[in-house]
Amino acid sequence: MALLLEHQFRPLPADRQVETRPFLEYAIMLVEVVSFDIMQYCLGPTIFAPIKSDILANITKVKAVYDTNPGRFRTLQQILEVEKEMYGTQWPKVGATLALMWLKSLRFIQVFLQSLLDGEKDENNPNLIRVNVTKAYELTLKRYHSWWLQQLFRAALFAAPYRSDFLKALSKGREVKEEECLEKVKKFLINFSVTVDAIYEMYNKMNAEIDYRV
Ligand code: EIS
Repeated sequence: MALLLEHQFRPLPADRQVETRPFLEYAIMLVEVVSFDIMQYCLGPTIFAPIKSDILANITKVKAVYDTNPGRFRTLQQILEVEKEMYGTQWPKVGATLALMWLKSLRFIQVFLQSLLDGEKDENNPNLIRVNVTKAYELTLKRYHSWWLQQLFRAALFAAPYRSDFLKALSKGREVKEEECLEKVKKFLINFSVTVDAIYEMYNKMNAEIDYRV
């Protein structure tokens, strides 16, 4: 189970501010390294490639803003505050604020892994993870998706790996005991959830969350 634990979000400081640079480095690593393993061991590239390029585009957009002035944009909240001031009525549907809002795949991963940990399963098909993937989708992305994207999701669901194969993928192809793997997932989720929660709490507080469908 090297994969998830080799890489962790940092713990948050007391003020719960998320620092931009380590956040971006971690997100890029997650997409490049972790997603590569997932793709190699379970989800095929046809499904994964468009997701990956969308996620990378979001990260690149936030990074481009950060790189213009790393001191001014030290935390994600500073980015939102500066853009709010800068874009006026266009904000929040603009710039890095929008790109970060769309990084909902982080929330998706969080809900999905938590659901696996909580032991939620289809009792008739305990080796399927459709229940967990569907829960993650409904709580994170569905409200932003038009009818046709929702249909795409339904189709993609059939390509979801078996639970045992997914856990094996998380362990870089090694056979490990399910409990051992889930214990690692649990540890991984501690910092991950704290960071992801902090980001979307900030969106709520700043009224930066927008509801529209693509
Ligand atoms: C946004 O994309 C852009 O990201 C944003 C801006 O341009 C905005 C328009 O104002 O649009 O259209 C994109 C949307 N992104 C909107 C769709 C991309 C393809 C996604 C295909 C969706 C099928 C659902 C797949 C469900 C997965 C099934 C998995 C089975 C196991 C490590 C694994 C993680 C997997 C997580 C899956 C997350 C999907 C993320 C999709 C995000 C999305 O809906 S901006 O760009 O602001 O930067 O300019």
